[in-house]
This record gives sequence, structure tokens and C-alpha cells, in this order.
Amino acid sequence: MTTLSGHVRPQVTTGPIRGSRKAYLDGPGGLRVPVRRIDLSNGEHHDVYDTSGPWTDDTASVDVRAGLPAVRTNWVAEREPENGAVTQLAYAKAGVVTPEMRYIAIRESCDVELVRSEVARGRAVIPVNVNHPESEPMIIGKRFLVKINANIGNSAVTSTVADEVDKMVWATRWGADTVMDLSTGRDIHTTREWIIRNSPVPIGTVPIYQALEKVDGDPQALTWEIYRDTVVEQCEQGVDYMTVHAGVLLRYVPLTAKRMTGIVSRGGSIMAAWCLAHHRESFLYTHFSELCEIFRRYDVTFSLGDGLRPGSIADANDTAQLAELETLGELTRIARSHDVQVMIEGPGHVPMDKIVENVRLEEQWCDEAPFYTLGPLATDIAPGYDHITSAIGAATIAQAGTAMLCYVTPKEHLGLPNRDDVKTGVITYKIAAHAADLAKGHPRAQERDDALSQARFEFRWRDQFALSLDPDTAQGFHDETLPAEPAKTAHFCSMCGPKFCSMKITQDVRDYAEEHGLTSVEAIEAGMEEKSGEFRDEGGRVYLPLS
Ligand code: MP5
Repeated sequence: MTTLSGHVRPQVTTGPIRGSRKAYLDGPGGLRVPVRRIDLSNGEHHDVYDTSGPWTDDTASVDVRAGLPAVRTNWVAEREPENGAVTQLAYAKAGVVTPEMRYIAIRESCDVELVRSEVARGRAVIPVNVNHPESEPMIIGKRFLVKINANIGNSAVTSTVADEVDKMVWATRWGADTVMDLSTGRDIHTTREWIIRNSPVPIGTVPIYQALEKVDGDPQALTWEIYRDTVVEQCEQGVDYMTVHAGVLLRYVPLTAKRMTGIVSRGGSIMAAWCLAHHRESFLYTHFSELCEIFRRYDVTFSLGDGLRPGSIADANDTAQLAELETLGELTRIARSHDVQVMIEGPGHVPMDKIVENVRLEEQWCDEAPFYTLGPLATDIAPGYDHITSAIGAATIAQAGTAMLCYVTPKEHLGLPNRDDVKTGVITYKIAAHAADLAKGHPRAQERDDALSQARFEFRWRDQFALSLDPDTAQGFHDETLPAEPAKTAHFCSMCGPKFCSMKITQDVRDYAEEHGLTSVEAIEAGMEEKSGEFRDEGGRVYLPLS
């Protein structure tokens, strides 16, 4: 790894999340698929999907200077590139099941044939650069669990390599399925190297940012050659998917002239500036097939960028946005003809009533390539709370079929997120993704809700904390008012106190029923019968005289 002279050495958070431990599910051929095992006080345990890699494994010795162990090295070495493309798409189309697909089937508790067939028809992607053997295979597609991405990366104003490595490990600890390094400041190459070597999840980038850095920030000075060399450099390093804004065509730029907020994508605005300055078609579009050939050699996945996404409610679903989406469909077909995997990036800012249309058009025009959306924010009026405005849109769009949600943090529109913002963004998006999994009827989604609700109803407070997305916050809030140990088994909390706890009262009803040898329905009926008897005995009068 590039040495970090003059830098603070990265320090990352290690060790299990409160109330759980790392466990592994064994699969055929020596596969070991990680899960987070939550041991419950009633002797049961509950396993949850685990994105955190060896960093949360107490038994693993990991050192950020050495990088993570390369778990996929042998799988990659066994491939025979001389026989054709090494992409998961090429194998899937040829009917071959890769070790990555078998790993994913265990991780998603599904049949491996579902994994292969969804990849083969392009409705799912497995982002795995052959040069990122440290990553644990995962799948992005509407038939699988909804995934979330966390954006990190420095800017010219703030942050260091150490901060960004810490944010990557922190984001995956809380559930980020992929991480994008969107660095635009200093040390872009070095930052990315440290992130990739230590990342258990696929890493995405936007290569045009580094290309722009190479020409000192002047979009006009960009060339296809500079861009191509940057892409090769990143492919060699192990970037798993790259955002390419190849749908921002010269003729679409004028469509944004009358918009409320113009072009809000950084990559989109860079390409629009280049097209206008040279009055030529985008080199990303004219050289797209060459780009496919590069991606194919490394199995890098396209994330076709929405450079013309709406940046305000007023601009949602406008002509510029939809024109670009159609072009992304054309590019999807070209990429697939090269056996390269593709996902499509989506908006932005969209009011709730216009969200579903985005999914329908994407599926129709882009041949069901996995949709990867940035929120969308369902309203523009809450800066400081845009993790929430966007999670509303994210849950809605995921229910309609979006495969991966790109998180938005509370700092969106205001500043570079710090590690607290990263955690808030990740947890918020886990909520949106899981809510969609439930609504879509994912076979395993409800198990966790049931386990948590059962713990809640039985006043197993520690189990309730451990089963929650953020056990530290759940326990912290509980302990703020009732920190003493006996409160961890008490049949109430400080919200309602001992006499007004609805769950306690329900349990009393059930206890009464059991004592009298009745079901709770019978107990209620018996109680009502008792009361109506009293009513009749009093003469059946609604109003009784005051005695
Ligand atoms: C970007 C982003 C950066 N914010 N989110 C995703 C999913 N991909 C890329 O994008 P841009 O378009 O350069 O602002």
C-alpha cells in the first residue's frame, strides 16, 4: 500500500456491535459466509446480514496498514481469461455458477439459480473487480434484499486519508452494502488505495473527479485519453463500480436552461461544460465501447450516472431528466453486448406522486437494469434533515423496485459529512431499505421484526436493544431515565410508568385468562358477561341516582 508519509495513521473502530458477535455459515467448497449473530436471553439466536467484514470479528487480527485478507484470490486465479470475458455476466449467461454466486445465495438465503439467472438477464449485478479480492461478494437487484450505499470522500476544504478510512469502516459497521469514495480534494489515489485495501464491501467511484484533478480543475482541458488512463488506474487498484455520466449529451444541455436548479450533478456539470466549450459530443458517449472493453477486463460494473437528475421538486421528471434516461437505456444495451454489468443511477428530488413513474420508465427503457437512486428527497424544505426527506422517497422508490439506495446524510446541501453523519445516514437508509423489504414480502425480512416485537412484549430489554439497528442509541435512550440494572427486566419504561404500560396491561389480561383456564378471547367475553350481569342487576339503567 502507498505509505502515508506526513499523514496521521488511520484508526478504525473494531470489535462486535453491542449484543452480537460474528459467526460464519459454512457452504459447499469451504465457503464461509459472515453473519452477525444476536444471542437472545431466551436461549434463541437471530442471525442478521453482516456487511462489516473482519473488523467486527473478535477472533480476527486485522491491521489497517496491512489491509484485509484477500478472501477471493483463489477464485479469481481459477478463472481463465483466455477463454473470454471474466465478468459475472459472461459466466451467468454461459450457465456457469461462480463461487461468488454460491456465496451470495447463502448470504441472501435463496437458491443459487435465482442468483445466476437474475445476473444473466441483467436484472442484478455482482460488483467484483478482480483486483479487489478483499471484498465479500454481494448482489444488487430487485429480487434480493434492498441494498444501501454510503458516500464518503474528502473535498478540497476538509478531511484526511485517516478520516476517510475510518468513515468507510464505520459505514460498513452499521450496514453500508457498498461505499463510494467521492474524494475531490488532495491525495485522491492514496485515499482510495487505503479504502479499497481495507474494505469488505464493493467500492464505487466517479473517475471524472480524479481526471479533473489531473487538469487542475479546468473541465475544458479534459480529454478522452486523460479520462481513459484514470479509469485504467482505478481498475488496476480494484474499484468495483464506476459512475459514468455518458448520458449527458450535447443536445440535452439546453433542456436544463429553464430549470429551477439547472444541473446539480458534479459529474454532469463537468461534462456539460466540456460539451459546450468544445461544441462536441461527450467523449464518454463517443468512446463508450472502448470503456466497455476496459471494464470487461476487470469485471468493473457501470453505474450509469444521472448527470441531469432533478435537483429540486420543481424539476422532477422533466424533459432533460427523461431524455438522459433513454440514452442510459441505449448505453445499457451496448455494455451488455460486451458482457459488462450495468446499473442505472436515478434521482434526486422527486415528490411522492412522481416517484413510481421513475421506476417504471427506468425498467422499460433500461431493460430492467438495477436502479440505484439517490434518495430521492420528497421535499426541498428541510435542510439539516435531508436524511429524513430523502428516506421517505427512498422507501417509496425501493418498494416500487429500486435495488440500491444511495444514502443522504443530515449534512446534505450544507457541508461534508463527519462520522456521526455517516452513521445517521446509514441507519436511516437501513430503515428505508428494510421497510421496502417488508412491503415487498421478502421471505426473511419479517423475522427480525417478529423477534424484536416479541422481545419488546416480553420486556426482554437487552434483547430489544440487541435486535435493533442501532443498539447503542436504543440502550442509551432507555438508560437516560432508568439506568439501574433492575430496569432491564422491569415491565415498564419511563414513557408511561408502571401503571400505564399497555403491554403490561395486556399481559395482565392474559395472566388472568390463564389463571381461570380461559383463552384471552374467552377471558374478555367472561369479563364482559360479568359486567353486563352487574348492569342488569342494577336495573339496566344508564344513569344511576347519586347515593
Ligand atoms: C454520485 C452520487 C456523485 N452522489 N451518488 C451516486 C449514487 N453516484 C454518484 O454524483 P454526481 O452525479 O457527480 O454529483
